[in-house]
Amino acid sequence: ALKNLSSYNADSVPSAEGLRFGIVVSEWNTEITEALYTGAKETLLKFGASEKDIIRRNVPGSFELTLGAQLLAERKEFDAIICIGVVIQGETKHFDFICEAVGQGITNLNIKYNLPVIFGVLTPNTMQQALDRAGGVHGNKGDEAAITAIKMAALKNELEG
Ligand code: RBF
Repeated sequence: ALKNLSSYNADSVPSAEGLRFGIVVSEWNTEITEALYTGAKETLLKFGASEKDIIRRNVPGSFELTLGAQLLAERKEFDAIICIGVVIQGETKHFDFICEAVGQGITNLNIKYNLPVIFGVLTPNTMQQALDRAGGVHGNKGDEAAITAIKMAALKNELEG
């Protein structure tokens, strides 16, 4: 029950040296999104990215992550973009609408720009589940988003030459 779900094999992660990352952070539930952001940024730095190559922008909520990421993608300055948000299951259907929209929106951006746009969005049932995955007992999903960004950026560079 206390398994860290975010553990990874560091040997399988390519170097992030010289890679440029955009990070879009939702301002809903900032306690969680800030912890995810910190995890993501520290992981990028750990694998060799430079502070100057990590650009952060905020958006009001997870629904806005798609446009935030598109605006960054349009700059054509990034090897990958990470979207960070938390949508907590409530009593209304908003949860479904937001999750569906941002999931599809981010998928579309990957294809439209041929660019890794990473889905770093938690969709827990409760606040405690979110805390457990944002630097709590289950690790930090921000770390995982960063690892995915590095791996996909490396794959793109390898295949595109
Ligand atoms: N944004 C989130 O990032 N996480 C949420 O849990 C969340 N819940 C919302 C619940 C309701 C009822 C509404 C109206 C908005 C919610 N939003 C949430 C904000 C949403 O992502 C977006 O910023 C707004 O709907 C404005 O487009």
